[in-house]
Amino acid sequence: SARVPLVAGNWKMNFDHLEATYFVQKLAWLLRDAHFDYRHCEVALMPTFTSIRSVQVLVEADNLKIRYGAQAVSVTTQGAFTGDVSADMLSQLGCSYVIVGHSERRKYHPEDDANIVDQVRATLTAGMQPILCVGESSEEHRQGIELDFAVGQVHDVTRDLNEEEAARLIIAYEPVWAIGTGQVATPQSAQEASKAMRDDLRETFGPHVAQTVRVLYGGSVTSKNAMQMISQPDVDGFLVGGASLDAEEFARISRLTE
Ligand code: G2H
Repeated sequence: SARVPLVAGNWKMNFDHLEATYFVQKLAWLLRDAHFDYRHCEVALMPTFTSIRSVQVLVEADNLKIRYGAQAVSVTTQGAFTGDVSADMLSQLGCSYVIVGHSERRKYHPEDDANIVDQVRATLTAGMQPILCVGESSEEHRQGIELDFAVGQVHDVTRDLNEEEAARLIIAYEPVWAIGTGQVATPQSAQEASKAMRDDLRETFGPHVAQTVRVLYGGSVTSKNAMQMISQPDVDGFLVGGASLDAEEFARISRLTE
């Protein structure tokens, strides 16, 4: 497809800033050694807030092509919001992306659809790209309504965007039952869900948005299952959790996607 795939590592709450710096150096070296072509595949890391500045300094000093972003963002711009980090603060640190609505945030923090809509908007306004996470739980999976569920989640969060905003979205399809469990979705079901979401985007926003938006798969991705997934026409890359904590494994997944 015309879309450049994206392999994004979601580090979750792992690595302090020294470990993050060491990881980025190692990954950059591994990819350079493999003559990795970043024009064929974007590679990104999502550290904790406390490591982003260190990653930025390293990326700028060594002129690295690795991109980075945050795992969540405040819905407000500034002021008396203890513990929050604004979208402008992230974009000033050179962040390209913000993960929005990851199921762990939906579970452990009061992130509902309204809050997720506002995070998407805050991210777009600050010039970054939201990686909007959706996906069914095992209950919807068992009932066989996963397609409607995932499509509905994207639809509800994005329907008020304009075409230009929608074109900058990235979607991560992450079946909740596949997250960190080693139970990966079949390539066929990842393809079906990705296609269903793309079809809905086409209906809402037209062909340009449908052709532009990247739909990533997330949930127990490893270098063993990545190849079959990425050969699906509507799967445009990965949001990688556990396997993104090992630089060699993450480099392998990136190279399979290149
Ligand atoms: C899903 C994924 C990354 P893992 O949360 O977002 O994590 O690959 O560990 O299942």
